[in-house]
Amino acid sequence: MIRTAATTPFADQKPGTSGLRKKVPHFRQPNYVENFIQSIFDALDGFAGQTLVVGGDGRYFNAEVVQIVIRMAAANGFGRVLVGRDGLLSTPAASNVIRKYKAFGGIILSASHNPGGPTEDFGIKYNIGNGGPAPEKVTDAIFERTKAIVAWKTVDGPDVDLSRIGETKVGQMTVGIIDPVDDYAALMETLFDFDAIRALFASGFSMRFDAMSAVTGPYAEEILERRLGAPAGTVINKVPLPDFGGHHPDPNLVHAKDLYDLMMGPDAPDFGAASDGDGDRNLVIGRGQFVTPSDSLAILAANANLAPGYAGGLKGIARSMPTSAAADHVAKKLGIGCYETPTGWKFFGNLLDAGLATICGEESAGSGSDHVREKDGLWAVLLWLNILAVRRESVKTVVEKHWTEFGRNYYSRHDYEGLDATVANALMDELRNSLPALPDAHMNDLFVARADDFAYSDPVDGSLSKRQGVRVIFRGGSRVVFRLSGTGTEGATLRVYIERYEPDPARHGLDTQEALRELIANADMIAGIAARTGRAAPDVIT
Ligand code: G16
Repeated sequence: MIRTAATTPFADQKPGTSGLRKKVPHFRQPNYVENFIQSIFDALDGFAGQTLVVGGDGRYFNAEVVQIVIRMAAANGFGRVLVGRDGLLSTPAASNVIRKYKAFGGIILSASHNPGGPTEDFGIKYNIGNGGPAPEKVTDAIFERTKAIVAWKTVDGPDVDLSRIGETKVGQMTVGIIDPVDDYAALMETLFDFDAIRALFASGFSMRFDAMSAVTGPYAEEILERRLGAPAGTVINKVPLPDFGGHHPDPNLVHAKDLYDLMMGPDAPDFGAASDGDGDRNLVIGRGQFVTPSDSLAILAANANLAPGYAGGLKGIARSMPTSAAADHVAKKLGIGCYETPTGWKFFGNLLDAGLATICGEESAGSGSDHVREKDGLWAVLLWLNILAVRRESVKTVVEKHWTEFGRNYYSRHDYEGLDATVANALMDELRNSLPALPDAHMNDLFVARADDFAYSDPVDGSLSKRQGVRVIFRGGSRVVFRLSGTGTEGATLRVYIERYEPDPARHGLDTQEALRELIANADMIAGIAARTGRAAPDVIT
């Protein structure tokens, strides 16, 4: 029996960089989840009788929202819902399931790398039939609907047992509970040389994978330990927990510090990696060698042909604007297209669908390819392993040889978290106002060549996205970029991205912060960060 419940709109349901992210108590307000889910359905056309994929990263509130989505999907006329067992699906696995089973779309429950728990973060994101995050025209339509919604629909009935693989019915709709790992692991076997990686592990190659008590644990255990023969214990923190064990499941140098310390210490294994809450980000560290996400993208692209799935070469490489230009040097050498998009994986979807790009990546610890339409943490780790299995060189050697061949893009991101939103917005407004006066300005021995607010015109559908980050580019190509994060749930986070290109191998051994010192000072001078925010230093440096 379909039940219609009256409701009134919430004013704050605008999806951000990656869906709607709020604190759990905020989501728990009566009608809040239902309004947003109904608004998604109302903004879509033509799904009657079709399949919807549902899953999340297992964080607190995941299971309850899965049940809400199932009931509402039944009431709204979907023919089938596919759910990962226990409501789990990593974000890249969900993307794969949507594609493989030709679903109409999917709802992914995650707040990514943000902490989980009764007072922590939760998120809801809609992905379209290509498996990728909904593009802006869809998220805009969803937002418009949230402002006008008057009712939502559901069916009443008992919860579905999410722990049992198999099919059941909710109203007229079929609910299929599937193994969350199987389809994904099978896809990875088609892309990478599992025999070569098995031989690498058999030769004594050692690795630590930190799943950060998040969703990647079961995937990493199955693929690395069971299928590739890495010793038991290679994957740590492998049980997904609703609160991620009280940690931030963010694979960066702050929140994955234990892994970093291990990799820099005397007992380091050959290779270290970590993934985030929903499994789409990755951190890669060799023994004594941290690899920045921007460098990782470039190195993966330059060596992708060593993996069977990419042996035919790449069609193009895409990166988000704040990501370093390291990958551009690779694209140039390979003679393939190179695309610069705004921050947000959703901007890669058209390029991948149109066959313009094969590999994409972002400075925010994300890389992926056209195998799905999300970034994919374990994919990046497996491509690294495939490369190491073929080259039989250390990560450090691979990185250093890459810099020698292509030059080194010194790169760092400085985050100022939990700022007062008014202060942060005023800083960005002032920065935008100052842009016309910046060209030719002289600061710390550097001259500004140009300064703008990045706008992107999608080469496939022509859509224009404005105000995507302020860039100040100095003569010689060094640059600083400023933007506000679109994924936080409290106050505002200012991100400052700093980059300097160094072609001379004799100067590749500098400490990154030291190599960027003048640029860091210039960034503060340009934006008045310390004066406006009262912060003497960033909260997180990656
Ligand atoms: C999301 C997006 C990424 C983006 C990142 C950071 O990642 O999918 O494309 O780079 O947020 O965004 P921001 O700088 O606006 O915080 P995730 O892993 O949080 O879904």
